[in-house]
Amino acid sequence: MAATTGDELMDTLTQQIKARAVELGFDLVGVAPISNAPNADAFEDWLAHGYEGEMAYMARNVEKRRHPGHVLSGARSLVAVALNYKQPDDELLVDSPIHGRVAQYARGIDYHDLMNDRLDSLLISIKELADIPVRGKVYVDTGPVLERDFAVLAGLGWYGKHTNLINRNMGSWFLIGEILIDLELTYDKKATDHCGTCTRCIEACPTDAITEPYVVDARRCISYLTIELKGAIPEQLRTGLGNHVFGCDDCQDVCPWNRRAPEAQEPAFKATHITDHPSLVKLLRLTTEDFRANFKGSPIKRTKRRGLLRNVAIALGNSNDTEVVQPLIGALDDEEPLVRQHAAWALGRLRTQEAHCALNQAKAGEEDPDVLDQINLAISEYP
Ligand code: B12
Ligand code: SF4
Ligand code: SF4
Repeated sequence: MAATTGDELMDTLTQQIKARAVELGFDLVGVAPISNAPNADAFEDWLAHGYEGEMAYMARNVEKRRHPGHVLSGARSLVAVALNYKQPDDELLVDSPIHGRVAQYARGIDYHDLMNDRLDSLLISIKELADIPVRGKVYVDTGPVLERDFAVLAGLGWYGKHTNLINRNMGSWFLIGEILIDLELTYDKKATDHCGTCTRCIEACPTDAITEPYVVDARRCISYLTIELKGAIPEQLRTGLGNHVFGCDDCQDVCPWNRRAPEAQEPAFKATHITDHPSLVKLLRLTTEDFRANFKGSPIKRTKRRGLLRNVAIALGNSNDTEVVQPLIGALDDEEPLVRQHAAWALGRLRTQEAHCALNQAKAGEEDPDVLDQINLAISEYP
């Protein structure tokens, strides 16, 4: 009988790791060798343009993002996994301006804990399967790793022009996580680009955030504006938000590779009553306690109540529906200046007599300078 070679052992171990990842519920798994991140220069150009906005953490640890060897010394391989979060189609949400739109990944439970726990289990399995000591590190989203660069190398998908990774069979509705290990494995082939001459995502972006193919200016992206930005949303971008209240999927919705994308098997991503067609007026009336109770374990808690209600006020201002004037007038008394400020903007857009009176009344009692400025601007919208 022929002796088993080192390569055969590596192949077997790689296959066992992949089988375990699928058992743990991941939809895709691939393995890449550790190297310099192929698009590190593009990443630094992006920073040089200031496209990260207030996400200061993106400009930290640039060396680590350039090479995962700085994250785990002696790292040899990166096991990349993907989890499908595709929810049923929601054309209705687009057509109903008094209902908010929540990005598909954020309608159920936060994926970070879910994927981290599974990757921790996968790392334990890798340590058991290898007959030598293995060091490893698990990351989902928040680590200093250019995740998409390595997921491309691991064959999970290619960079779409909207910068999300696309897989031929699954489209782009998946989240990425990875394990760095100091063990050599058998590597997958790099995914190849299949965007061709298509530019649908670039044309569909409501705020022109895709400045050129493969480059997103986060400061213009609705996902950044509604989730990451803590203060006021720049006025010139507010109408572009439409009824998006948390994240945005517009560039993915129009992508031809998503036409036949399979729905997620993972029940944790299913919408709850408050993320499925949420009534904007109902959201605007959430108290701090309601917010906590409704968004425990949800990605939406990231914005805090004031961030979500800021987004909701803008969406109401974009609704063109005068029925929402009363609730917005109520929000002029909100305890949070950020909410009052955006409610004033919305009332300036809806232009009813009632809204005009309420703005004048609020002006008399308002002390916050930013809110006062916005009230004055809103009043100036009236003839
Ligand atoms: C910062 C960040 C954001 C920012 C900035 C987005 C961005 N495009 O960079 C904001 C808040 C806007 C954001 C939004 C979203 N995000 Co985000 N985000 C990240 C994070 C933390 C870092 C991304 C990053 O490094 N950006 C820096 C820029 C330079 O990288 P990049 O845009 O990918 O650019 C690369 C390519 O363009 C590449 N490139 C390839 N070919 C070419 C060719 C040329 C010519 C050039 C110039 C460049 C180039 O080079 C660049 C450097 O790597 C990652 C997690 C992680 N640690 O990687 C998640 C991540 C990218 N986000 C994710 C998701 C799901 C989203 C949203 C869909 C959420 C939503 N529905 O609202 C949107 C999508 C918006 C979009 N069109 O990108 C997923 C993507 C999964 C996937 N299938 O690709 C990730 C991987 C999180 C995860 N762990 O699953 N995100
Ligand atoms: S919409 Fe077209 S250009 Fe954009 S990611 Fe999809 S295939 Fe690529
Ligand atoms: S997520 Fe929305 S705003 Fe951001 S690039 Fe895509 S379409 Fe534009």
